[in-house]
Amino acid sequence: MLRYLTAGESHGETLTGILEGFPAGVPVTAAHIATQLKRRRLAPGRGPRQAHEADAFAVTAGLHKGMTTGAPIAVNISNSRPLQKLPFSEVPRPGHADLAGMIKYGVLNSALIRERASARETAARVALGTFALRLHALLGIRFSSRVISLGANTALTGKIISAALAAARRRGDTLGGVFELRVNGLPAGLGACSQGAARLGARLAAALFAINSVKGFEVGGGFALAAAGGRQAAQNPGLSGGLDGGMTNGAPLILRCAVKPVPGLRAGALSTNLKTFKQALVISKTSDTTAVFAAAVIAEHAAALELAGALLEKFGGDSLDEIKPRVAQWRRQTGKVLSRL
Ligand code: EPS
Repeated sequence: MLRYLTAGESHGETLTGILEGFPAGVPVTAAHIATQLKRRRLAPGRGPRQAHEADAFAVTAGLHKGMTTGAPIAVNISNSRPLQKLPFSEVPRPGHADLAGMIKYGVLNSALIRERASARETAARVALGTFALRLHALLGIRFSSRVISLGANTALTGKIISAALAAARRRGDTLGGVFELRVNGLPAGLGACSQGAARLGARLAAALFAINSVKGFEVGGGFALAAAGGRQAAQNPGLSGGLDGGMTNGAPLILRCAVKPVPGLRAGALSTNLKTFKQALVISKTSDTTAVFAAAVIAEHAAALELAGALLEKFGGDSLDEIKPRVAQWRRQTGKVLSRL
């Protein structure tokens, strides 16, 4: 079974990720990981925090001479300026995890909640996801993502994106958006229809909803399918988004997620002090203007980890050399049917 865990706080010493059950013989270099971390860190819409984060990292286990060994993989990512002293605040930031977490854990200090709830943690997920992306790439499975809307803008060009972000920044406001994730080359038959939890759509939804700020999830035709006729829906394979009955059907996998606007506002947002119950203004100086571009990158990695798990369940194998011919044989076998449809 492929599984992973992360630990670490937004302003702690390091973020740590552990990936277990990953096969041996997959070449992964520091450059592969650095490239993916940079895509996440420098995605459009980032705030001032990213100017001083470098995401310096070390793979401390599971990799020998640039090749995975089959042992658990451990990655540590440094925070460039860890806090010496955690600030104390009795005021939860509206729209963040602060209030729910303060109530859940019975603490009056919102910093104890936001330090772990912060999207900084997704750097560890991206580092681990890079291993999964490498496995997929070597099996001919390709991931890509793009942002298809930013705030109310749907016809996105570089100019429109820069102008929308600059205008939001001037207003002290933030923007949400929608990203689309596409996976080409997945073998048919990953996932299962035998139990609800085994359905790949359910697993992918869980993986993508686990990304901070994701509030909506669609597969293929998604919400628009509700208004389509059955004939139109059944006879347009593109609308399935690559999944039927919780299994891949050989078509490209197409997923979309809605990402809410970052709730931390430079212009300030009204909240309540949980000790005095007096109104308080919370100003978030370092907030990102939008998280949607970074979330798209994170989603590639979160989905790659989930799909690597599904792939290993179907094909087994402790090393890439063992898995590769099995996937090739399966592609030949299923291709005989799929190519005639
Ligand atoms: C985040 C708030 C901002 C973001 C942070 C996520 O950081 P700060 O705590 O400095 O205001 O920059 O994202 C990252 C640091 C990162 O690497 O993604 C939040 O509240 O989720």
